[in-house]
Amino acid sequence: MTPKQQHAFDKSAFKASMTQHLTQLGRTPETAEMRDWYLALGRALAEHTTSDLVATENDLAIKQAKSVNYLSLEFLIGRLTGNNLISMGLYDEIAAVVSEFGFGLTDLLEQERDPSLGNGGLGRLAACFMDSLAAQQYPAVGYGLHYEYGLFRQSFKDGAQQEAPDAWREPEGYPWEVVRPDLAQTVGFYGHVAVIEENGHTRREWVPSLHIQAMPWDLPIVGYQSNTVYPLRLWEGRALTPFALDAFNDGDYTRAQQAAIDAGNLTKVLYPNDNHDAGKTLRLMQQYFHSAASVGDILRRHLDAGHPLAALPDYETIQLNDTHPTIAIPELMRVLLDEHHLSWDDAWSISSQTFAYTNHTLLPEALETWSESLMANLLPRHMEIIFEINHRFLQDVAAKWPGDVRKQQVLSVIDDQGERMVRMANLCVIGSYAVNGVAALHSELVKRDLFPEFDALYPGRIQNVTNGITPRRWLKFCNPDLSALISEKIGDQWPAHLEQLEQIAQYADDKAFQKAFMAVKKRNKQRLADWVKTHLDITLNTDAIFDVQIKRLHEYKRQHLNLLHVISLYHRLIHEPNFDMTPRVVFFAAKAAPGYALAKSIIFAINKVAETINNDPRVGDKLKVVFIPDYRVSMAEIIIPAADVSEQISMAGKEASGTGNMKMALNGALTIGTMDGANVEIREEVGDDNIYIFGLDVEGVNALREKGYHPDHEYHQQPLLKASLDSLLDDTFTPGHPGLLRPVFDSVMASGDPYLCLADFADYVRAHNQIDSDYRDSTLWAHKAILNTALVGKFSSDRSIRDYVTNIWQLKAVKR
Ligand code: NBG
Repeated sequence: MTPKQQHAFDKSAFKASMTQHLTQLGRTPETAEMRDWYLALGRALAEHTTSDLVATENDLAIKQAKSVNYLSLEFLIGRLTGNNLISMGLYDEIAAVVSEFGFGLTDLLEQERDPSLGNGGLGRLAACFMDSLAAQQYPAVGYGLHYEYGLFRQSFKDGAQQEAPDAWREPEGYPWEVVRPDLAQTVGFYGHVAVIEENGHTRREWVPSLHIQAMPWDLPIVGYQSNTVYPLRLWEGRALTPFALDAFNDGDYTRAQQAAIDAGNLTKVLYPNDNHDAGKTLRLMQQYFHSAASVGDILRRHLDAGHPLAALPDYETIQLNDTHPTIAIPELMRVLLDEHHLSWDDAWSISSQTFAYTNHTLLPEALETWSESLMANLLPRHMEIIFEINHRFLQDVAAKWPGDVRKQQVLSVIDDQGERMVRMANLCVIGSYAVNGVAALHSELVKRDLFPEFDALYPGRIQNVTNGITPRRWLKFCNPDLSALISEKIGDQWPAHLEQLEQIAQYADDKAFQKAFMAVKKRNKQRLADWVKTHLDITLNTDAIFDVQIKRLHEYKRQHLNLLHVISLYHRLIHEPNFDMTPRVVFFAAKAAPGYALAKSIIFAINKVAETINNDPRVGDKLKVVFIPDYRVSMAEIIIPAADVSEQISMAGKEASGTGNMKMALNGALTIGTMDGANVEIREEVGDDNIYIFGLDVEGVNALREKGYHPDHEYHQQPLLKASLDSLLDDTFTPGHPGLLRPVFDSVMASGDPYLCLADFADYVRAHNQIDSDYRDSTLWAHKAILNTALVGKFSSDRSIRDYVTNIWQLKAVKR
């Protein structure tokens, strides 16, 4: 037992508890299958975390302290069991218990399905932030939705993406969650606004015509090596009266269950869009349901602790993760005005000191707007409040810029060019005390390009907090061999103090350390190669460069630029007799939103190119292309430790931050990337010699646009590029069926190449050629890889959280 372990661990009691849980599953140790053992283990462990969660919740010191409430429609938490074991300090003890029952712990952990309650970076960031809040004991509650189905499961049929529902909970339920009926909330929809005369005053009050119950499920966020456990509270939609007996008695079986069906639909499924606003009514209902239940719960906690309403901003801050929970602002106003009868000024003073907003994107198609008529119908009282907020705000604008109608138009919450739309981002900036971007470059662009007028109106409100990743999951847990090697050199405190990794920089040229470091990389590559062999039946050479691009499929992320490079290598292998290259395996993993046609075409094209290259005997093991299906957190945990090269190749100005870039650098991969998002800061940390930067930067992109960009010029001037593109039109990759890959060709030719793939192609190839030759010098490569691990301590989400705490939230840690 290590001294840091928080729970006195009683092995025989724990074994008894596991057996007890097997009994509750209707099994005995003799009849139980692997999955039953995993469930029993999870449930036995959850007994401890639930009791710590309740104890943390009832801790008087926490009730008297200020908390952050992290409101997010997505928490991409990934599997909890392994990670919680690390945080609880019980990993080795449980491995021993499990082996006494005849199992390997890692096999058992493989039984857990990923809770995929998010799309990509935004949801994963929320999960890392919860981990870092708990690790550093800053009081926090995460509020999300309890989707019945998470992000769809992806498979390929003849190279095309297929989607299947993701039933992440076992029929027996997810072992870590606990339902909290005593904390249920009721949420209204539709209806009208009543005008009530009272003692000579009139007031307005919403009379909803539909009510749905919000049932909270708590997942434990376990503090690393502490007994602090914060809730991730996920709301599930339920009918208040699930069954209409009168209708049933009349023989109307559908109507008898209609309420339950409608309520269940609300949290049935996560919308599978990343960086894209689909504008569906049910999505707005999800957003309001989430916001109303969360605001209700925050006020309940605040008032139960005995604090006055007016002191809300002293005890609670509400962080809006992108604009998805914006409706929480008019909701808090409504409760303060209509239920607590505060004056507008008092209510606004409380509300505007409570909310803060994180912007995660500049992409216009991702900036949420809602039709005014839809909102007025669904949330009539909120629409009135939004009008009033906007009316008062526009008076401030008029005072600042008298007579400037254009300023009024761009700043207004209502966009009245065409169908009247509510701009959620504007409402957020107006209603928040702080706004932040997620990387230095992004935050500058938020100020300069997205919200210049707001920045002038509210100087200092828009800030930067560079994203981060939790070192517990993304190094200690996913890369145990590298973790052990690091701990041998610098001790084992680094998972809570990632800046300490800098101390391994001194070993970057130490031959023995280089050898050990690269041996770990090799083992991790073998682990991935084994997975690929088992699941995809492709044999890989682990001496090859493992070149990795893993992220959502999006045109701006430019997987198709990577594909063009792959095709160009293939072309040269076949057509240039003297061409030699360092063996390379190019990995892709990505889901495309089901409605995103071009993204699906790109996936199809990558699969077809992979099929052709992998089966062409002329290529041998010089080049392999692997598209790993169903990318998810648990898959990332296998791929990231095995990466040599990390592809971060978005068009400059489009990727707000990126966080996969941080994970791979931390695990000793070298980045090939544009001057975009957090790549800029990674370069600052690791130094120019230890990263491969290519392509246009933001100024270059703007200058090219101004000058006029003609992708066909690039096409005609660069023979290798032309040959690579042309092979998308004939049947090189789709034998007998020319033209199937044309959508990808058209996207960069006929459609004008909006993300400048062709403009950046030549420099991208140059950077890859440099990688090809650097990798051959194994000493040089080891040196660079070690320095990447050593120098990216800044990107711990612990640091991000401390930035929020100091510059925005003003919280104090409560040590338990
Ligand atoms: C994403 C950005 C990423 C960023 C994450 C987390 C959205 C709207 N934005 O670059 O595209 O790393 O947010 O901040 O999903």
